Amino acid sequence: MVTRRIKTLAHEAGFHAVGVVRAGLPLEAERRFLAWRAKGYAGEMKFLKNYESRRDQFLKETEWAKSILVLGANYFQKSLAENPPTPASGKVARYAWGADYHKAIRARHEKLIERLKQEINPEARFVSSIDTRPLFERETAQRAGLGFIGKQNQLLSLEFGPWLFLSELITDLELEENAAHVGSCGTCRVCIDACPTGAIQVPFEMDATKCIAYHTIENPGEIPAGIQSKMENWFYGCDACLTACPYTAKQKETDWPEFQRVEGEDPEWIDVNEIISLESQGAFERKFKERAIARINKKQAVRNAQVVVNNASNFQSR
Ligand code: B12
Repeated sequence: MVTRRIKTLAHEAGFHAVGVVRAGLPLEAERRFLAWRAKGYAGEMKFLKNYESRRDQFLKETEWAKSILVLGANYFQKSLAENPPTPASGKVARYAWGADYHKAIRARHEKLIERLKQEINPEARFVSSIDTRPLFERETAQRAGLGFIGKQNQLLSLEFGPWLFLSELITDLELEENAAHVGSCGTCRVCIDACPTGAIQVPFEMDATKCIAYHTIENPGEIPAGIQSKMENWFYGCDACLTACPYTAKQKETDWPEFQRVEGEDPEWIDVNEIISLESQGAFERKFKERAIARINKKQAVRNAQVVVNNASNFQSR
């Protein structure tokens, strides 16, 4: 009864997919992660390199935890212009079109926690988790029944495709666990073939050091020339393996105003010449302060913009 009511409250808070999993370290997922990282696939991502110390700290801080409420938020919006409006237009991945999802989801978590305390138990403990905690979110969501892990590494929901942001509320409430989702991609390999850089060579395993999202968002230094030439016009992130997925076909538009585009603006495209001529780090921060793009700095943004410019001139000279 309590679990059902909590799920209803989560849906009322706007979450599109909700499930429950028992708290605790998923040993099999950790084993897979460590094997993946040992191959060098994590590149320069410090938060993955120091996973063990973050994990120990996190487990200590949440040793009272009994259950994890896993929440999915649909962020899909249709493209207004699939082709670049000008040759100097750089493409932004869908996840970064609206407000920074960390902030948007945290605000919804806070309201939900308030209601849960009021209605379920004022003494209950909740810790909000979005993206940055040492928690294998896709694997956790799969165990909580939200969907299955696709060959492109995304959690695929039968209803929302690959376009769910994942987040969690870790709680000391003893909740009823969902059954894990057992779907699969079958023989489909569209996402593998759609990746411009061939980052997914083995299904379910991607080499982040070849992923355009890694290079445009996480790589602090130079992008290897062999990757640059395959980056097409991606300025920030990449959706190639998501858009190609057949589960995208029936996608519903998000109903979260936080993720919807501002009337008259098209956040999918960035004028890269404007980025290159930005005067300072401060000017960059002012331009992107409410968007996920603020994760990178001006130097990385100029580097990405330059790749778009170079690739546009290559396309023209063909
Ligand atoms: C680091 C990171 C990245 C890195 C590395 C990506 C990667 N494939 O791991 C980079 C920068 C490249 C990246 C890119 C993107 N990311 Co990212 N990323 C993360 C982050 C912070 C950590 C992921 C991690 O630990 N990776 C290491 C891998 C090995 O661990 P894992 O993903 O948990 O994998 C486990 C499962 O996949 C499972 N597993 C593996 N193989 C198999 C096989 C089978 C059969 C089964 C059942 C299970 C299974 O075991 C693994 C054990 O660790 C998570 C948030 C989080 N805390 O989880 C977001 C997250 C995964 N990213 C997300 C998004 C949206 C993206 C992008 C789409 C953004 C974009 N458009 O540019 C791309 C997609 C790239 C892709 N195809 O994966 C979302 C995914 C949502 C969803 N529906 O799946 C997350 C969950 C953030 C969020 N809170 O919503 N990301």
